[in-house]
Amino acid sequence: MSTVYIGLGSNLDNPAQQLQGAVDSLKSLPETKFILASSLFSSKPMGPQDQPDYMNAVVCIETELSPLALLDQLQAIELAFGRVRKDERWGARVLDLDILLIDDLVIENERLTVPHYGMKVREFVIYPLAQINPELVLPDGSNVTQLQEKIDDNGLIIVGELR
Ligand code: A4P
Ligand code: MG
Repeated sequence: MSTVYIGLGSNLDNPAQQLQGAVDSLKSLPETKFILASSLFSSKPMGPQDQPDYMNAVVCIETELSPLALLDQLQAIELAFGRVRKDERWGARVLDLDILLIDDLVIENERLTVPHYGMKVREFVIYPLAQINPELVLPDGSNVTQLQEKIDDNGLIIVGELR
């Protein structure tokens, strides 16, 4: 059984509803127990600024799925939510599911990099993560609450709760 943290993001087609729908899908993953979800956060876009604000959240699950089997499941959920992959980096999207952490594993292969390469400097990942587990320590020994104290909230606000 692995403990996994997943980052959720959306800035198109009613983002709050997309994230709730994604949580509902995560709750029905095979061989997986849903543990908890952070609040729903509104955040300013990282990357191109000519796109809507994002909704972001982080969830914790426990799963028997292998890392790549989990990635397959998450990509299937993204596709089911109508995500169209575009070439633009950091552009608008209906649903983005990023594997942030899997236990203390460090994974670097063609399809998967864990911990997620950008997580330590993104307020919309670190703040929700610190909210659900302030004691959490990354594989490199850094503590999530200490990371949170180092990065600006960049206007991040809690706008609701996920069911
Ligand atoms: N991949 C490798 N590692 C992982 C991982 N840990 N989790 C591979 C998930 N996927 C991983 O994914 C591209 C490939 O990464 C996948 O096929 C998988 O095999 P993608 O989702 O198409 O990539 P992307 O998301 O378009 O690119 P990138 O650079 O990962 O973008 P991000 O980091 O996802 O950023 N602003 C705010 N405020 N909030 C946001 O959520 N999100 C983005 C997208 C931009 N700006 C944002 C937000
Ligand atoms: Mg992604």
